[in-house]
Amino acid sequence: MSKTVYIGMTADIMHPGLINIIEEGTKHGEVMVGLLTDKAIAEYKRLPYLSFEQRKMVVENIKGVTKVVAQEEWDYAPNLLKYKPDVMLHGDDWVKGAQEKYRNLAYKTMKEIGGEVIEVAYTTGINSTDLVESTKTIGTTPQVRLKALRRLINSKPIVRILESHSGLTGLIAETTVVEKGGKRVEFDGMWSSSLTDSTSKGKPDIEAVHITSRLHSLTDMLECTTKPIIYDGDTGGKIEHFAFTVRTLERNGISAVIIEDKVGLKKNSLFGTSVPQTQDTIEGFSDKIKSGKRAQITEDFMIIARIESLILGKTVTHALERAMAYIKAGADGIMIHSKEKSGEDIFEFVNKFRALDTTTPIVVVPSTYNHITEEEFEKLGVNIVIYANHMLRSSYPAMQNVAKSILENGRSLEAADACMSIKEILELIPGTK
Ligand code: SPV
Ligand code: MG
Repeated sequence: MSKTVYIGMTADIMHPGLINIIEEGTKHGEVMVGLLTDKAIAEYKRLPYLSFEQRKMVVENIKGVTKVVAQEEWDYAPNLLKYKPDVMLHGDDWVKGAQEKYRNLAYKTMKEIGGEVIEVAYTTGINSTDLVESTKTIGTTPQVRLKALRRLINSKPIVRILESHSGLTGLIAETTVVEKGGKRVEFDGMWSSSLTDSTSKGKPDIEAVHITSRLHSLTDMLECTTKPIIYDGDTGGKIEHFAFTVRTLERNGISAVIIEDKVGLKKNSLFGTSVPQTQDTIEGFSDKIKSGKRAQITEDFMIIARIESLILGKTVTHALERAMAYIKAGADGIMIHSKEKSGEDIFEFVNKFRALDTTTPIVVVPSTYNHITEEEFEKLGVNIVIYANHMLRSSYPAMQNVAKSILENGRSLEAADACMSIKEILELIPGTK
C-alpha cells in the first residue's frame, strides 16, 4: 500500500512554491492536503481572499493531490494524530519565529505515530504573505470585502474595529500591526462613525451630513484599503429612505449598517439624558429593520440593531425585550450601547442576552468603559468591539497644539518635533515618488 504524505497549507493564492511542495510530496506517496480553515488562519494572519470552499475546490484539482481535509487549527498535531500519515512534508521556512513551536509539535507527533517529517527547501522569492501584500496594492472587490465581516465573525473569537473618517485613517486601520506573543495583532476593519465623520466636516452629529457626503469619506477609505467597513447609519432615517441606504452601502461593498432605535432629532448618544432624545417604538423600529432586510440584495450584508435603552436611563430588562424583538424582525446582530463608566450594565446585558441567545453577534462600543479588555469581552460573549472615535480624538489635539506653537513663536521650528519629517510624509503613501 502506498504511503500517505500530509501537507498543511492555506492555498489562498496558488503559486509555484506550493506546486513544488506538492510535487515533492508525490515522490513519497499519496498527498493529503490539510487545508487550513478560516478559523485556523485567523489565529495568526489576515483572512485569505478565497473562502475555504473555494480554496478546497482549487486544491482538489491540482495534479498529485489525492485528498483534501480541513485543518481546523494552526497546530498540525491534531490532524497528524487523526490521519496518522507516514510522512509529513513542510517547507523549511518554519524553523524560526512563530512557527517554530508548531514545528516542534509536528516532529514530536510524527515520532509518536511512527512517521517521519521531511523538510523541503522553501522556494525563495515567493510566498503567500508577500503575494497578499502585493494584492493589497491592487485592491479588492466590493463582494469580497462585503463578505469579509461575516467571515471574520465566524472565524475570530473577537473582531476588532477602528474608527475611520478619511483615506488616511483608513490606511492606519489597514496597515497598523504590532507583534504580541509571536502573533500579528491588527485591526480587522473600520467603523465609519457619524460623530467623527460629521466632526471632520465641521458639522454636529445630528444627521446633518447627508449620505451623499458620507459616501465621499467612504469612497476615500474604499479606494486605499481592503478591510471590511461597518457604517454608522444613525437612526436609518425614514423607513422609505433606509431601503435606499442599504442598497447604496451594499453596492459599495460595505459589510454592515448599524442603526439606532431613536426618532426625531438625533443627538450623540454620549450626551445621555442631558439632551432630549426619543426612543422609537418597538414596532416602528422593527418595521425599519424589516424594510432594510427586504431591500438587501446579497445574503451577506448585515443590519445590526443598536439599542439605546441604557443610554436613555432605562433598564437592562427594557433593552433585552428590544433585542429579542429586533432579532425577530430580522436584525443580524445587536449593538448594545452605554455611557456608564463601569461597564456593569453591559456585562449584565450580555450575560442575560447570551442565556437567551447563544449565536446572534453582539457589538459593543467601549468609549466610556474603556478599562475593559478585548479578552474580557471575548469571555463575556461579545463578537465585535468598536473603538469608535479614537483617530479623530487623538489627531485634533495634536494638530491644535502645533497650530498654537506656530502662533506663539512666529515660526514653525518649535513645532517640528511634533511633526513627522518631510521625508516621512513624502514616503507615506505608496506611489508618491
Ligand atoms: C459614533 O461613533 O458616531 C457613534 C457611537 O454612533 S457614539 O458616538 O458613542 O454614539
Ligand atoms: Mg453615531
